[in-house]
Amino acid sequence: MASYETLLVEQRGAVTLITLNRPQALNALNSRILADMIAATAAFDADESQGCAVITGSEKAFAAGADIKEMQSQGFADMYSHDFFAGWERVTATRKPIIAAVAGYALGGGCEVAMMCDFILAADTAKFGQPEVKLAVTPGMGGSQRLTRAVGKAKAMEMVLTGRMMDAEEAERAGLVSRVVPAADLIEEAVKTAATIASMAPLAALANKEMVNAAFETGLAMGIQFERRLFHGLFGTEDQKEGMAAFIEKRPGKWTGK
Ligand code: CO8
Repeated sequence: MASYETLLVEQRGAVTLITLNRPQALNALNSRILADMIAATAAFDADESQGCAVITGSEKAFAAGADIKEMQSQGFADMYSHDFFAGWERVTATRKPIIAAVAGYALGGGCEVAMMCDFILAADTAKFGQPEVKLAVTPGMGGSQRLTRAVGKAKAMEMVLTGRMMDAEEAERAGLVSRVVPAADLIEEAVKTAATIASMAPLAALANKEMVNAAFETGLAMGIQFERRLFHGLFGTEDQKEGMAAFIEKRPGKWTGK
């Protein structure tokens, strides 16, 4: 398996565990982390033995934002001509499911990367925030849009305007995270959840992810039609025949991915 300067990547069965590894900067997201993440998520997506990924950081920080030291001296022309950080869109193009396992700080770009994942599992130590306003800028990797869709206008507006952090309990109440678990259990719980996802028929996993994401891109009628067409399409797969036969015969299904 490839090795990366800023990431630790390991496979646990059918689960790829990607750990952000720039501890000296609380995993601040620089161009190197972006390049490594693009490569690692593409390799995960292409590996047929892998069904779900977990992205995590350290106990202290999932990621404390985009790298302020890298950005500070950049001008508009540099940012705009290089479309600074647009490459993160390539991480969101991963077709297989990805879980963010967040402990400690997920601030600015860190919160945005967590929200790019399909869902967030939070340790009870997690803290989420979009504090860019304190640096005289704004979220730049989708935070104003994804946070607003996740928690609604009132909370999102308060958070981006004041820069205040949300703890794990508030984040769960607000619908930003799917569950909160004790910090000591975070990785085990995330990998276990990812293994459950990876044990499903692969095409069904892709289709379920794609249709929930469609709910954020389309109106209700189009979204429902998109769902129904994908649902119909799965009846053309071997795994649908196997999955339903296995239920009737009271045995586990055996998937071919076809
Ligand atoms: N960038 C660079 N370095 C960082 C960052 C960061 N975002 N966060 C922390 N570090 C570094 C610190 O500078 C420090 O380094 P050094 O030891 O060399 O001084 C080291 O990490 C440890 O940090 P602290 O000493 O500050 O640790 P504390 O425990 O005292 O505080 C905090 C932890 C509260 C997380 C604090 O570090 C902090 O406030 N960090 C900045 C949080 C922030 O403002 N994040 C938003 C960044 S802007 C952003 O993400 C925009 C995203 C969109 C960009 C896309 C453009 C298109």
